[in-house]
Parts: sequence; C-alpha cells; structure tokens
Amino acid sequence: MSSPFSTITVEQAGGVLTVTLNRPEAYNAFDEQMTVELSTAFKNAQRDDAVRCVVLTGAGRAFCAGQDLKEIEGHYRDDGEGPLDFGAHLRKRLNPLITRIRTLEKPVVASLNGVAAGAGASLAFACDLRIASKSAYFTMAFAAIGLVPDCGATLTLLQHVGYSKALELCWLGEKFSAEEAARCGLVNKVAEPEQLADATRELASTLAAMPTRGLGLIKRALGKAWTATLDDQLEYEAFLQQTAGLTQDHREGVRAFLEKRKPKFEGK
Ligand code: T3D
Repeated sequence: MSSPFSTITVEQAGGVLTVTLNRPEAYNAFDEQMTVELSTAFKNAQRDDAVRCVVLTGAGRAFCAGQDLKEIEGHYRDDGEGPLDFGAHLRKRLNPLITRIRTLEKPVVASLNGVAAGAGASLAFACDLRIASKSAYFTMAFAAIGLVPDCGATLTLLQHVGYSKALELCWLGEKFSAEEAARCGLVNKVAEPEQLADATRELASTLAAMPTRGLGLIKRALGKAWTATLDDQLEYEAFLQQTAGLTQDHREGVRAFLEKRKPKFEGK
C-alpha cells in the first residue's frame, strides 16, 4: 500500500513506530504539510495498541531546522498572502502537535541524527527522551530572525537548564552540542554517529517491551508534577496507582517476580 504521507515516513517494527522527518533538502524544516502529517502520525500512534514506543528522527544530515523559512518568505512576496499570522499558525498546527506528543501515553524518543534548530529544537525537547549522535547540536535560532522560541521550548528548556542558561541559549542562539546538552540532562544518551541507529533501536525496543500503560501513567504523573503542590501530587499518584494496579501488566510483573522468570508484558 502506498504511504499516505509525503513529508514523513513511518515504519513499524515490533512495538516501535519510527517516524522520520523526510525533507532532507531543507534540513527537514517544517512546512504546512509536515505539521499536518506529523499530527496524523501521532494520532494514529495513540490509537494503535500495537505501537508501544515512538521514535522521531530525521532523514539525511539534520534532525529538523525548524520552520521552513522559504515558506515564510513566500508570504512576504508581492504575490504572496501577506505576513504569516504566526499566532494563528501555532495555535492551529504546532501547538496541538506538541500537546499530542506530551499527552501520548507511550514513550516518545527523539533520535537526533543532526542539527535541531528553532522549532526543530523545541520539537526534540517536547519528546520524552533524547538520544543524540555526537555530531548533533541544538541552536535556538529564533532570536536571530527576530522571533521568540515556541512549541513549548521556553518551558521545556527552562526545566532542563535553568533560567540563566536558557536565556543565554535563546538570546544568542549559539550551538549547544549534544555532549553539553547531555551534561545538563537535556540529552539522555550520546552515541557515535555510526552507532546512533543501533543505540536508538536498543532503547526503543526496551521501552516497547515494558508495561506500556504504566509508562504512560508515569509520564502523566511527571507532566503534572511541575505545577502541583505536594498534596495534589500525592492524591494524583494514588489515583494513577489505582489505575496501574488494575492492569494485566502489573499482575504479570508480580507473578513473574514470584515465579523467578522474565515478565512478558503485553502493554495492557
Ligand atoms: O508559526 C510558526 O510556525 C512560527 C514558528 C517559527 C519557529 C522557527 O522555527 S524559527 C527558526 C527557523 N529556523 C532557522 O532559522 C534555522 C535556519 N537554518 C540554519 O540556521 C542553518 O541551516 C542550520 C544551523 C540549521 C544548519 O546550518 P548548515 O550550515 O549545516 O546548513 P545550511 O547550508 O545552512 O542548510 C542546508 C540546506 O538546508 C540549505 O539548502 P540549500 O541552500 O543547500 O538548497 C538551507 O537553505 C536549507 N535549510 C536549512 N534550514 C532551513 C532550510 N530551508 C528552509 N527552512 C529552514 N529553516
């Protein structure tokens, strides 16, 4: 069957769905079509029980160079539609995509094969875990073209690196290497470029074989904790634990421990 997508590719192996940004000639910059296709791919991933981990990566040399500047420039031409309404565009396209990734109750791993610039960096920060090639780097390219970081990066970057460093990165837009990002917890693992694919596969297949519903509930708990009081969080944990305690994977985990065997989780 032919792919319904033209700017991304999707491939499923075992429980791992790999979504590849596929506009290598533009360093996988977002055009309108790509934001629509990415949203569809994540919506499908939510619905499909066979998907138990999503990997997001880029084709060619870059992960993603943010918004397609040629598409933006087109709006300013004499025959163009006039300046892009960024607010409306973000609310309609990119914000729902980021929310979809953050609320997908399955692990989402960004596998950073190269540069992540502007909204491409924000996209990587929105994923749950980041594994990066040693040659990958981030650049908060927004200020250099008079824009502000978007797609949640003002929050996600702040959470990882603190106010002063986040402001430095957002103002100056200097290269932030994968190794530097790993030192402050923004990148979970750095791999040699030729080992990135294998290291990603290993991490993703480990996650895909785990109790998917439990992992999703943990993601929910940590997502809420940023703004919660301790009392709120204790109550929320009790609620989530009640839900996790009813899953088949919880029962399998306990049984396997007592029977001294490896558990076989079904993601249910
Ligand atoms: O509502 C909304 O959507 C607004 C949201 C906006 C959020 C944003 O993302 S703003 C930030 C937009 N992104 C940028 O400003 C980054 C622009 N790109 C770069 O600064 C550099 O390309 C990189 C640092 C990413 C990589 O540098 P380098 O030297 O390795 O590569 P290069 O030669 O500059 O680029 C390679 C090709 O990719 C080149 O094409 P060509 O000339 O060989 O045909 C270049 O034009 C293309 N490319 C790179 N980034 C973009 C792009 N094409 C379109 N849009 C891009 N963002």
